[in-house]
Amino acid sequence: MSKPLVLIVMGSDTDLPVMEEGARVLAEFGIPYEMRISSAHRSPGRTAALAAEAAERGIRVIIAGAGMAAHLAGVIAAETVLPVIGVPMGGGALDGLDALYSTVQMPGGIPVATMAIGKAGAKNAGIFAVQVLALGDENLTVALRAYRERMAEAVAEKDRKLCLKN
Ligand code: RP5
Repeated sequence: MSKPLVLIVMGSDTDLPVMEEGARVLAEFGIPYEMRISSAHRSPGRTAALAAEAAERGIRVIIAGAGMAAHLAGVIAAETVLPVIGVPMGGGALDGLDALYSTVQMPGGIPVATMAIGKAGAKNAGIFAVQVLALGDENLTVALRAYRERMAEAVAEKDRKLCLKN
């Protein structure tokens, strides 16, 4: 097994079905990743250590997903200078707005690249991580272009099918 380049952290096992969307993208691009559960408020010490030790383990990008006002991505970003991508979870009384605000509204100095709430955000976090890694890997750039072309072809195919029905 190659050493992981991307660390995916989530606040709870209940976040797994959403965060798996990001993992799926990384797998599709052949990027080795590691998935961990660590909470900013329930296990703050473990979370800080996980973030602080990530770079020396060879991690290049961190994806952090959490729900409610858990501020997991911000806590992780505070412990590392690696790029941190935040994914706010839906659900809870405010259905993800709380997580969105706590992730996106980082005070100046410690950025978190915040994605959309839920599965689309987790998927985009995976793609964004690949884009960051592609800065130093021409093969990944080629793969990203091919990914975009496949998306465009899928839209054209759906359009063709719709036109045939009408
Ligand atoms: C956050 O609180 C987690 O990221 C999760 O989205 C949310 C609820 O956690 P559970 O009570 O389901 O473990 O820490």
